[in-house]
Amino acid sequence: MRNKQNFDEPKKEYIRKSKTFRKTLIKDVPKNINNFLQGRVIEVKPKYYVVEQLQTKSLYSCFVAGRISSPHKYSNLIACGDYVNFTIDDNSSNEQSGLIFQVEERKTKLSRRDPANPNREQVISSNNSHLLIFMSIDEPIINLRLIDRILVAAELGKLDPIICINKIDLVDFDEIFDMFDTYKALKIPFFPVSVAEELGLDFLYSFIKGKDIVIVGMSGVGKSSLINKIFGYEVQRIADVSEWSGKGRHTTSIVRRFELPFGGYLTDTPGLREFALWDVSKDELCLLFPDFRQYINDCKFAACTHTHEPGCSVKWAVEKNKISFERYQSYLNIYYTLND
Ligand SMILES: Nc1nc2c(ncn2[C@@H]2O[C@H](COP(=O)(O)OP(=O)(O)OP(=O)(O)O)[C@@H](O)[C@H]2O)c(=O)[nH]1
Ligand SMILES: [Mg+2]
Ligand SMILES: [Zn+2]
Repeated sequence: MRNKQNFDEPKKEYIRKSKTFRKTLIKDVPKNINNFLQGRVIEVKPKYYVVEQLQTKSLYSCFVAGRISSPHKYSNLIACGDYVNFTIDDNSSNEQSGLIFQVEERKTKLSRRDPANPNREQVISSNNSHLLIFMSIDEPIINLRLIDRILVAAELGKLDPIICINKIDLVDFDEIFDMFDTYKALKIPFFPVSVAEELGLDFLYSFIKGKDIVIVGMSGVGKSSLINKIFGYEVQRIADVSEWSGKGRHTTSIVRRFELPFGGYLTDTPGLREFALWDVSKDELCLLFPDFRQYINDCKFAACTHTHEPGCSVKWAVEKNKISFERYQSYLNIYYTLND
């Protein structure tokens, strides 16, 4: 059942010891807590966080206090986009250095199962309004299964999805436009572009303008290229195709939020190698496919899993092309990877 942990445990804030930075830090919640500052994490560096103070927009390099108050028990303590309370670190020689002692509840999130620890959630970015699913049509080849998987994550994380297909210069896009009819039917904003050849970018820019967006996709699809194109100079390093192809190496390795010159924000993330969903059960999966919802109550069996049962209304809708075959394949693909 969804959010099982919420039934077993009272919903409260708890103090958790930070393992990561314990050595370098003070041992307890700072004493001058009345003088705290409010900020938002805009960059997750390997050893510290860059926090932008909300009122002044000044930047602070922040560590985590030895004890930190956080409502997030199962995930990384701090993610890019988190709203935090911090104090200026008096012990530091660097004036712009701070200690985070409290993290606010995340209103939205892009998260997955932590690839390094299946019992934990990895929040990649938080408190964004939109999720820009960024794929290339080729090099690397488009992965419809991954789009659907990320769409489920968007539903779970309360993010509005946008789909952008890059590198259309490599194909005759008119020939394959039908491939994306499902997403248009789902009313998901859809943008075919070529960052390199500057095709379709104006439509994309006018849509993302003023929004708070996190971008996600496989390595090498051109996420950082898009950000560089928007800024007009290299703010993020990008790799040559020959550098990444075959080796699966990532060019972007940290999550970083950018304020866009035309208004709004875009958070760049490292390329995905895998994307396992966090906190979804088999029986709720069909509810996270909005195009299935109108059929699921008409199945012959109340506990229909929509995989093999006779009299399944979802399967009937697939046969009649009312639900796309590709979407149904994605459903099965995810269903069999989930725990009961
Ligand atoms: N043909 C073509 N190549 C592109 C286009 N956009 C980006 N590229 C190339 O794709 C390669 C990868 O681009 P990046 O921007 O580094 O990709 P990324 O998604 O940020 O990759 P990671 O940081 O590893 O996740 C670079 O060689 C870009 O020049 C495009 O529209 N068409
Ligand atoms: Mg990148
Ligand atoms: Zn069914």
